[in-house]
Amino acid sequence: MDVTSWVPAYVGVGSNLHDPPEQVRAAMAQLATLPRSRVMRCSGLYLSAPLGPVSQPDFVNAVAALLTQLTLAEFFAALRALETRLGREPTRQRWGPRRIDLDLLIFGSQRHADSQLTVPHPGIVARNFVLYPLADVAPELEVPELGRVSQLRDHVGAQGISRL
Ligand code: PH2
Ligand code: MG
Ligand code: MG
Repeated sequence: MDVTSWVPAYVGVGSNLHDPPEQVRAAMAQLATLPRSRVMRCSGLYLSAPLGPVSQPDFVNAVAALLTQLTLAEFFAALRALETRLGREPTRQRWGPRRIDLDLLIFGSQRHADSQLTVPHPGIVARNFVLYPLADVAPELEVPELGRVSQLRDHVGAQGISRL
């Protein structure tokens, strides 16, 4: 097998409905079923105050680190399909509450932007509920253009977030 074809991919997991810790654990387990992919590390679970204009329950957030042989488009499609399988509501309020959310944060060194997907995820630097769990699984990771995850985490601070 060509070892160079494995790309590191980081997935942000979030939930604030229907027993969020259980939703996040189920999502982490299901990520292991993605084709031509391996889950390498899972972060701890974090309770985090909702970001955004909508009044809603606190979120549980986590990050999984995978290696994959899928292309970016295949991996993204597989995440969308997995959200549906995990019972994601088809119509949701933007920024609103949800059973499960799988966000592709980083896909190797690839940069991509269209109406469906921007990679690296533009919210990484501003969101402690992404950076804390991401630093659990990849503290040394350099986010393209932005810097090292551990430094980004220390910079953003821990307001509103706690380890479950
Ligand atoms: N996701 C949102 C909106 N707000 N807040 C936190 N703390 N965590 C999230 O995952 C989150 C949010 C929409 O995806
Ligand atoms: Mg999402
Ligand atoms: Mg999200």
